[in-house]
Amino acid sequence: MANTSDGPILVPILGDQLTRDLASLRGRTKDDTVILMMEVWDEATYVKHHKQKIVLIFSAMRHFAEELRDAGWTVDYVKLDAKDNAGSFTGEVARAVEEHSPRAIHVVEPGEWRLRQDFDQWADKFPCEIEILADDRFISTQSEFDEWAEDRKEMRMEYFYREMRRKTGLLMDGDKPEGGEWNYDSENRKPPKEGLDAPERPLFEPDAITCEVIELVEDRFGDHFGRLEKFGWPVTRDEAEEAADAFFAERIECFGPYQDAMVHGQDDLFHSMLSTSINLGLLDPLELCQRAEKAYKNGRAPINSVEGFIRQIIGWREYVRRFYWHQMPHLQKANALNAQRGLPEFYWTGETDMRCLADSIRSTRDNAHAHHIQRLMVLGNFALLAGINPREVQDWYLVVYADAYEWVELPNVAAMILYADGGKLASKPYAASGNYINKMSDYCGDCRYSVSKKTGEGACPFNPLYWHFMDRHRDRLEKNARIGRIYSTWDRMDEAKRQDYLDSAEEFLDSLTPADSAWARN
Ligand code: FAD
Ligand code: DLZ
Ligand code: SF4
Repeated sequence: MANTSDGPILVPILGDQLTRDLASLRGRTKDDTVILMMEVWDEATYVKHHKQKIVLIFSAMRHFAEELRDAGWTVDYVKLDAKDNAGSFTGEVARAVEEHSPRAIHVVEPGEWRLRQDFDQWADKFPCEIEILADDRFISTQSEFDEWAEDRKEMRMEYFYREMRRKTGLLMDGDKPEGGEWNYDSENRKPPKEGLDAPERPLFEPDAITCEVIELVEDRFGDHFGRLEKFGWPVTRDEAEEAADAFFAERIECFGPYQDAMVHGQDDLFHSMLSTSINLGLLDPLELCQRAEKAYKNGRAPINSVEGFIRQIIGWREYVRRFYWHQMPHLQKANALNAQRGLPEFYWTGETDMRCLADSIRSTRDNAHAHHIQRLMVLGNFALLAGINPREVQDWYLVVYADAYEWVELPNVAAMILYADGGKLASKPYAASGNYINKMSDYCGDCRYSVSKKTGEGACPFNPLYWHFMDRHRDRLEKNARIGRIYSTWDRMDEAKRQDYLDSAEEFLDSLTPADSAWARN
């Protein structure tokens, strides 16, 4: 539409764009800009997010608006409870266009595909110019990834990661990787030793702003999943910096070796616990990687820890961001393994005798967080083996984690844990029996099930489920060079044993109660 105004530039800033270094603010003058921040029903309810996730986002938004105002910016901030709240980004932008008559809207692209579809309509809806800017808080660009992915049947993160190492110069010795290897993962699989105890991360006492939001969330979203009692996420840049300082001072040294370890009741271990702050925009991912590299150079952390941390960020995080946009919208519907079972109720209640699952769900409920290996090899592995429908698993992960946005959740769920993309991301399904969990955790000792028992009453359910999964996907997986050899073990078992596995798995699957879908969506 034609530009009919000589008003200011309207700059909408979304809940996960909380940095003054945002592309839409760069170069702008304060007296010619109105920043628009919106708490809207559509975003708060398109899935029924964990209560802590809504508190985190609203509180961080309110603190950021205050920071901007203190720095002299004009901020039009719409609270969820405002009487004239239009309920959606597009509705609120329409109201703001009426009120401020901007000559243009400059907005940084949203992280989610569904929102991009809406924003692309703005040019027809509003009487001013619309500029949708690339989100350059990422290290890679979409065109870089698309070019790299072109003609590749399989898009392995490892090779993309090497490109990112070269691009950033992180852990590079000329054109060679520091220490001679690109990846030190083989040193990062230490099982938890007896008494493994990590320093506690800082938890941040809710201030007046956060307390107000907690009240709002209890009042308006009381039926959403999760507890608020332990809320302690950083909601400002200063708090996020303090959380990062604590990680680099106390935990990075052991981050690598114990990256895949799980200990009952220890929810953070040596993980950075920084994903919520990075995704909100409170911390800069490249700066964190540079700090990690410095820790290695100063001799304060070993290469396997530092390389592992950097790979999670400039490797996995960058890769899934780009993979998401490369694969949308079909990734959302992908179901290569034709998994159709409903999500079990215990994902919401935590009521299961499987101790590994119960502990991972407890942490999810109490903290809106579970660490990577719980998400992948406990909760994800179960969903894969049990053949849970990808849409239901996606909704669950999007709801329950405070760091969950579709661009990062969906590739991890659909492609990494469920193999629903048919193997574009992962070279094989991450399927494992109880053995893996037993090796990497202290869960099994006190579990009602016996990890060493393979079938029948009291056997660890992961054991028969593993073979049930392998058997039902034989046609596809037998050809896979990384997993296909397992079928010779299966074939060597006698017929009765194989049947026993299949019957045990069936019996277990039949015993599962499907969840009420109202947990995830209104
Ligand atoms: P650390 O272990 O300290 O890792 C450092 C950082 O690396 C993280 O903060 C994160 O920014 C990044 N990172 C690590 N692994 C990944 C990954 N696989 N993809 C993207 N970034 C990664 N992460 C999210 O931020 N949001 C999600 O919605 C999300 N959903 C996931 C779903 C599944 C099924 C799985 C297997 C993983 C998911 N992850 C997600 C990735 C990872 O589990 C979390 O980033 C991590 O647990 C956050 O805790 P941390 O900050 O202590 O991470
Ligand atoms: C997740 C979320 C929620 C719960 N609420 C809001 C909101 O009210 N206002 C807002 O600007 N952003 C919110 N978000 C985050 C958006 O959904 C986010 O910008 C997209 O998920 C894009 O990644
Ligand atoms: Fe989990 Fe099986 Fe170990 Fe129980 S025995 S904790 S169900 S892996």
